[in-house]
Amino acid sequence: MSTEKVDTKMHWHILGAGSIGLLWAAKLSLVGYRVTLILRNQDKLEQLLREPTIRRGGEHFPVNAELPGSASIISNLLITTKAYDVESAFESVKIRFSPNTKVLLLHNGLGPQQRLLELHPELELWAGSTTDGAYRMSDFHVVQAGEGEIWIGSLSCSQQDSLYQYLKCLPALHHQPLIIPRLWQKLAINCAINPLTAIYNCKNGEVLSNSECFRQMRLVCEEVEQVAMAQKIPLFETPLINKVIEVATVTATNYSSMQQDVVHQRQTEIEFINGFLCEQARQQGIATPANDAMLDQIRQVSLISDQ
Ligand code: KPL
Repeated sequence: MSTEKVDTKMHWHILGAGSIGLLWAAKLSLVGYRVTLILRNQDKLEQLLREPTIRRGGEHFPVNAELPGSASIISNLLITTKAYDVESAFESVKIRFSPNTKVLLLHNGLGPQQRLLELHPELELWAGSTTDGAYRMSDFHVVQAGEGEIWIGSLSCSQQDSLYQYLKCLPALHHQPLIIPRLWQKLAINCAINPLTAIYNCKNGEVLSNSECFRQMRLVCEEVEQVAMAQKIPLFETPLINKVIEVATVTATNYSSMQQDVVHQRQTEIEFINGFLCEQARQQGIATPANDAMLDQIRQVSLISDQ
């Protein structure tokens, strides 16, 4: 752990008690920060208040919990909900912000970051990307599957590093002044792995051994590179497909978040992954048939599970 001095009075509110939210609750608590989970479900709140701790593996960490409508001021807010919930989560607590409130968004996909920036230009808004691997064992119990890295950067002003100064005591956390290209890199990988693992109902590594699946993955990658290039977003030094193969190999035995969402009949983040990519392509006049097909197929699966 870093020997940086931390401001122990610092208080973080976290919206989104999924695997990444719980992991961050543990990380922040471990360095001495106060952590409050904002829960939107009264039953879950009562459950947590009976024993106000969360678990990471075998370790317990103290947390507070409250509902969005609680009266206290929020100074630092971390949003780790699914992409489709970010805006409503934000809206549910924004009345509690002070002029100095800092908000950090940490979720898959693109779209909500730019939208919140447009709607709230006055806000100190940050975004991040992480390669941490974690899954939720049960409510308030997370297991860290892989120790990853975290990049954060200000969306409002790339020179700003105030939030980074507060967070640099966390292990493997980097300041990335140009955060948008970093978010695109994650988006590009998610465009290629997530829908295919959901469609073929397989682990990340298995997308490499099925030749038809791999063929589609290659096409998805080529289209993503075209769209990124048209927007002058640098992706990787090597072709995207190489990076995707690397990630699918390193995470070979994991199920992607989208495969899990489909299996458990939950809403997926497809609109913020391939959906975002296809919309950007449409605005640039670029055809993306392979990504359109991913979008259509995941939408179909979601429709079937809604019936
Ligand atoms: O980020 C991921 C996800 O599951 O959402 C990948 C990179 C596919 C790893 O599982």
